[in-house]
Amino acid sequence: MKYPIRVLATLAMLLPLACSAQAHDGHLPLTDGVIKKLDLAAGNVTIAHGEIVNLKMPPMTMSFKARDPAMLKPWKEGDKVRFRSAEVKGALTVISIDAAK
Ligand SMILES: [Cu+2]
Repeated sequence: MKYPIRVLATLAMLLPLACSAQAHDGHLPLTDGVIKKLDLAAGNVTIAHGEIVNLKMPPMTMSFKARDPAMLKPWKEGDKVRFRSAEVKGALTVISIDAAK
């Protein structure tokens, strides 16, 4: 069976969307942010963040849950970071944090 080129082109465009929907850690987009507050005991971090594409969220300052509270240890208030975030069991969660370059 032959598919019209238009159908093939549409499928090719949808493929990356299907991949990002799986939300593997490495595929989550990086968001720039500044750490405003750390609460290691509660495992929460407040970040002034840029647009979060995968959460359809505009820039704002808000609190996230850390996927692992230990990942908050290296950071201090005022640090510029790039992070990945996702909704995990209904909670907006920071998946990974790296230093901003
Ligand atoms: Cu936000």
